[in-house]
Amino acid sequence: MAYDFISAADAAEMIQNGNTLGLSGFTAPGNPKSITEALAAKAVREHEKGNEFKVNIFTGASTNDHIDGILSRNNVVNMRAPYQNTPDLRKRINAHDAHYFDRHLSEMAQEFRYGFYGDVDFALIEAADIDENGEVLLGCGIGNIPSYAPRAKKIFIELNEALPKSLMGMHDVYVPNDPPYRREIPIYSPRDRAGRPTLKIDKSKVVGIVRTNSLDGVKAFTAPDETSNRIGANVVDFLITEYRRGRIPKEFLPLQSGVGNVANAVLHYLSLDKELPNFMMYTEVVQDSVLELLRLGKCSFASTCSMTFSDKVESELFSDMNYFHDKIVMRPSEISNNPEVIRRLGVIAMNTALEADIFGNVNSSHVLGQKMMNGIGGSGDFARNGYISIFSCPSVTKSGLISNIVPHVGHVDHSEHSVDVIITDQGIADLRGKDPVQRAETIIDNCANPMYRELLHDYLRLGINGAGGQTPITHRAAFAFHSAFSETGDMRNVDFSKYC
Ligand code: 0RQ
Repeated sequence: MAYDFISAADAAEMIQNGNTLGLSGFTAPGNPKSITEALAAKAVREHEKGNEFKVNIFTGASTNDHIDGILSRNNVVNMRAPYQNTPDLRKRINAHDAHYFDRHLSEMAQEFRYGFYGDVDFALIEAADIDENGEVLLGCGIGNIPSYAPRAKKIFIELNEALPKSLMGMHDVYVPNDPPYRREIPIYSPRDRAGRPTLKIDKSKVVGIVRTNSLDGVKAFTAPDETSNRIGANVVDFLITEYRRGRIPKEFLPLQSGVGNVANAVLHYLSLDKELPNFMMYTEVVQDSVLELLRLGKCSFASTCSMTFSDKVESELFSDMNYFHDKIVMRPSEISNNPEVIRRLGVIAMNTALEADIFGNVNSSHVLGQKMMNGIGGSGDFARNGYISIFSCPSVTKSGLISNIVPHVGHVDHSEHSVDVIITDQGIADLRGKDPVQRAETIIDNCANPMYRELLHDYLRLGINGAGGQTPITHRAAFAFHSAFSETGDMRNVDFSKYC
């Protein structure tokens, strides 16, 4: 069967108001790149005619300006899940112009298969290749497409000519059976493969192939600043100490690392360290720094959902595929982030917090507990199931107007029960084996910025001398830092004496 080659505009014409789209890819790599731009243009025409035109968009994780950016600016997003990080979409979500639900990334695919979110009208799949049997060679990120495609009524393929066919063999497409027939996922080392190198789709659903030719457009990170460097050095200090004490096995354990400058700084310091052995990664995204670690041999293998490399580094990868081909495997998010596998492998989870409270609860998603920033992403999948779960953040934000260590987080993404260690530029708070008051003292003394330490101790004393209890929170003062910031623009203006 021959496929029809069509334009992005032709594809967009077939998409109707209210449709649900399931997109391939994860954090931009592997996302379709042209149909959503044509869809935004169509929506503008529909809006000019006074017609309602919005669609529901389900992805693997965040996308980029070709999708969330342009669609949000033109108000085309009705429902969006499970993760985003685009300023224009963030504005729509916080203004209630777009609906958004924020799910653990490992859960989205199975919940689609369970039928929780209905059907997919169109799957949009970026491919490096497709054969006459419907075997699709995916791009540089997989996401949830192995579960969206079978539920889709129709499929568009974006055949990206910038992607080399030598990607063949770098994907491991595996979809578990659903309960009550699920068995163990046969991954016992980050290198193991459980599935197939291609995604098999029902070729009769393919309504058109759109040709594209562009890299993934991921921006290079800026060099880590002083604070990120200090956090990175503290994380590596912590890992070395654990290793010396024999609390991490001598072979070391696979690492998961979130995205951003702190994650880059951690990996940079790991590359400099001579004491820790070479390690593997079992993670959801690999950034530029990981390609360098693979080149140096410090990282011997990376299992990921997406190769989130900047265009420069993506080009370096493509021109050296012989070297890298067998050192990276890409898996669906359901497997890259799978609780069963993470727990089995003993993955060391390293994620970033917006704020943490003195008892060890972490907020990764809501600015001041109110405005959605990005979402929980995969941080919960790894934090809850990791061998050790580390959260890091700067001790203060906005030149000290905001303390990232607070009496009580404004929103709880990761509860004290899933957080083992908090690390800031100030130091390391190892929370394991401590009760709530011991945790609070450790976090305040080791992680809070000195300009906030006395205030946080005042709050802790207020609780201990007041209502008491094992976790001595003071209800009326728990958000005093947040209120002081909202009212005066500076959390340091809090005065706990008025609560005595
Ligand atoms: O604001 O952009 O206006 O300057 O928040 O903060 O320090 O630049 O941190 O870019 O590393 O992101 C948690 C959001 C951190 C991210 C989060 C303001 C600060 C700045 C960003 P500006 P930084 P980063 C892997 C795992 C959840 C998902 C996850 C994230 C902006 O890491 O989304 O981990 N994590 N996924 O000024 C108010 C505070 C603040 C604050 C920082 N306490 N109050 N504003 N900011 N702290 C990836 C995937 O899952 C796909």
